[in-house]
Amino acid sequence: MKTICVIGIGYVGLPTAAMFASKGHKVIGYDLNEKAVNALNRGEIIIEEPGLGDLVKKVVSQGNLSAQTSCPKGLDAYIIAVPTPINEDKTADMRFVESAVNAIVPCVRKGSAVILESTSPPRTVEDLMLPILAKTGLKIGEELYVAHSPERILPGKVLEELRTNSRIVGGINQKSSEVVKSLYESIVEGEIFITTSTTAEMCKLMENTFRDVNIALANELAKMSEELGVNCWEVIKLANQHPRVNILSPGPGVGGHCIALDPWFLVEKSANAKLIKQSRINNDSMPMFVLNKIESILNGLEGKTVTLLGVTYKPNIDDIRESPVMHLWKMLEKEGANVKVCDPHAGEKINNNFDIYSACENSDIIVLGVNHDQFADIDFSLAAEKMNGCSVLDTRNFLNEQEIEKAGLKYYLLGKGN
Ligand code: SAJ
Repeated sequence: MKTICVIGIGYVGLPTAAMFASKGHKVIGYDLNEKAVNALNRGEIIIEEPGLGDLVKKVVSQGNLSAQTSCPKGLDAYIIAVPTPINEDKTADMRFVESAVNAIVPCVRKGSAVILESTSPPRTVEDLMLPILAKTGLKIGEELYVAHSPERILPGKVLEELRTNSRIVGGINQKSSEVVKSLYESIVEGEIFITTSTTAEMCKLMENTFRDVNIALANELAKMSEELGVNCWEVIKLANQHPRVNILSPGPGVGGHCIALDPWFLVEKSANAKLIKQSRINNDSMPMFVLNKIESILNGLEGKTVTLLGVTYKPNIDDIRESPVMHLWKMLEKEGANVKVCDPHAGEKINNNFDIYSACENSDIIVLGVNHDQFADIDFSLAAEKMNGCSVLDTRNFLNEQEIEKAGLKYYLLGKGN
């Protein structure tokens, strides 16, 4: 049994803390957000993630997980899982990591381990953390172990991926890597690979960048297809028959707090990151591309009513951070459109019409932004009765074209040219 402090009990820290607690460790979540701390101490969670609520309830009632607004002293491990947002100029905002490391300084003891889980620009451990941790007076690497072990969990499948994914542990020396590896062995069934802290930072960033660049390619294909009169979804299906090709899916853009931000950390640090930068620009251009498509379908946007179905950054989760459909919403309103939104997952975070059909009232166009399961069996005849216009734009190749046309509506698909 180890004593562990998890700093930041959000989308990454909370499941990590709960997972360690479920293996019998004594875990304290440290967060400045009193609402999150109080909820956790009541055994409740304030985010949506399958299975997490039950697990938290269980480990809190067993006394293995609690939370507080100050950093606990003298524990075996301090895991930093705070956000690393980007500034307006696309550089990393490392203030949360910096203040977390500063908070740890008076709390660690000889033999403690400090682990950075937050996705960070290359050299963060070496250049930002180590100079601060030097203030502990402990011999770094001998009396205080330091490593980067990036989180790689997929929102929506967090608990499963925490357990089954392989893990990278990048220590500042071999001893740090070994200490941290043995800690994670208690929760990870996948293989744990040891490397240096800077290599671990690069690995995490390149994983998300790999996905971003590939989505950018799919989005570029969607644009070219509209221009050249091709259905990109058919191209993808057929091209992917090739044993070494796997084109991803286009959509209204890339959102979330990871893939939409992390590649910028490489662009900030290296002038060679040209393809990476262009991919970010491509993906960020998608909300505007969808806006232009809506405008051309409706012959203008001023005074038109647009129904947006789904605004979270991906299906079946409640997270709206960096969501491209949220950007689209703002842009539509800026152009004078009246926007009605229905998102069964975003809850009260937005001005939400929880009923799909009331969101369709007087609508000129239905735009499917996110393919939540709840949108799989929309009654389009009922929607058509409520609508003013007759268009449906599917940005995810998710809706049933036949059903839509049967209801007398016209189906448009992102990435399908005429
Ligand atoms: N998207 C597309 N087309 C696709 C796939 C995704 O447009 O073919 C869009 C989604 O709609 C969404 C965005 O990309 O807006 C990102 O979604 P995602 O499911 O690809 O990834 P995230 O951001 O939820 O989680 C990623 C994961 N990274 C990788 O798969 C390499 C996860 O493993 C990481 O732990 C997570 O980032 C993170 O925290 O860094």
